[in-house]
Amino acid sequence: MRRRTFFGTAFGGLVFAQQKRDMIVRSTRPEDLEMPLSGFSDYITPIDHFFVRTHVYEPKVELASWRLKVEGSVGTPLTLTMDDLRKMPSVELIAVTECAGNGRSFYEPTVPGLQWQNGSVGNARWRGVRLADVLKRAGVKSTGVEVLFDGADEPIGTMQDFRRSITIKKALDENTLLAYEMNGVTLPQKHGFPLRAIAPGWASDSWVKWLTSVTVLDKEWDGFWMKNAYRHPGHGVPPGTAVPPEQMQPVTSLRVKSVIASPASNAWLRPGKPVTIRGVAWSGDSGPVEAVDISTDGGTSWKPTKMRLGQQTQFGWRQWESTWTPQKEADYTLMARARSATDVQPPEQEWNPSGYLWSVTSRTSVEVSTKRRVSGDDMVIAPRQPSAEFKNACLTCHGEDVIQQQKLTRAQWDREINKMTGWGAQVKAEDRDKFLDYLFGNFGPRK
Ligand SMILES: Nc1nc2c(c(=O)[nH]1)N[C@H]1C(S)=C(S)[C@@H](COP(=O)(O)O)O[C@H]1N2
Ligand SMILES: [Mo]
Repeated sequence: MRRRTFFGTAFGGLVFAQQKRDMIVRSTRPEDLEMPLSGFSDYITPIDHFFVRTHVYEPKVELASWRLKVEGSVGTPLTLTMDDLRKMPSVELIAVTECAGNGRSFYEPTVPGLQWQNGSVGNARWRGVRLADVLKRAGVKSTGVEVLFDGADEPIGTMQDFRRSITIKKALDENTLLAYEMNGVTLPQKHGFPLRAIAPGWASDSWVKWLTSVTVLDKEWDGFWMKNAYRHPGHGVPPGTAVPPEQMQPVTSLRVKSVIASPASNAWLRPGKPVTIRGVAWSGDSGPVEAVDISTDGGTSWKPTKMRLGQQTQFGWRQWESTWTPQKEADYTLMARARSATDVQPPEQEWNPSGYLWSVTSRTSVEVSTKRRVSGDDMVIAPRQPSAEFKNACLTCHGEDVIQQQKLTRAQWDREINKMTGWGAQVKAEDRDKFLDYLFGNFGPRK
């Protein structure tokens, strides 16, 4: 017991000190880091390669004063310490957590928000207690319909505190956990130390970090982060349509999905030389990934890939690969399509206003030739400098990177300014148009 505690602390300490490596920085402040494609070659994503998504600044929680409150529609409200939780039966499972906005940058027309490519996703081993056990211990009442999570992070300006609710059915599911360990070590600070929600199969916005309270509600929670954010229409809408939040539903389950990790986009391959096409696939409520097929002729014909052995879990990802020897010199589109018992990656991506749940059949273009043709128009026009007023109004709370990656129309930037002033940004009337010129002029739509 003493040994375990010692190692726990030692590892915990190490993990805190550990730097992330080789991440794509989507925002420095608050911190949002994307895993590069190379991360898909790991089965379990190492913590130093695990993506980070934080709406606000990361809170520092002291374990000595930290408590978990369990309240609302329960017979006996509880205040639990980490020791109380560690004494309860623990469960470990492997599960993918994927940001609802993963793949957002691929939507056309572009949508506001962090411009994730493929890597706001990771596969980890999570250990903790069943949320159902905690709720039963508190005497959860049969009137409960949702469970609301809150974490120790504090909102910036007048934005609303990040809180998310899940259905009581998901809360009582035996796989829904409150986790205090990740990949065998104390849950790292960036990933929610000391405790986070694990909602396997659901997008990671429900995986609330730095948990401080769990509240059983007798009706749907009507806060901002459920009624305005993380909603999608549930069906395709014409690209570019604005859909009122009340006509949308909360993001919950992930769809079955694969990513081609190698070869990289625009890779140069030689005719007659075998190449391994590889990647990963994961799923949500439709059940585990059963197979991944690939096409090297743009979707006309498909063949099954080889799935790695020993990776058949309900919620983890599976790695797959296939050897291909291209013969003709040409540009090829490689495609991968994952399948679960009841879901398959669609050939076309339905558009939604916030760019959630990107899950279309994955595609990579490669060039097969004996001599590389010059490719790409990677010209970037250097942005003009932001004004002092702009820095003062916008860049005191967040970094510039979060702006620069978004490529929005003038109307979209206009709405972004409204959102930010709604959250407390101070923009003088006479500066507003200049801000819009700067944003639209430098960070307008691609092409
Ligand atoms: N308390 C709290 N929990 C949170 C968030 C947050 O901002 N605050 N972000 C959520 C979102 S949107 C995502 S994608 C995941 C990211 O988890 P990770 O940083 O461990 O990868 O945490 C979720 N939990
Ligand atoms: Mo997210």
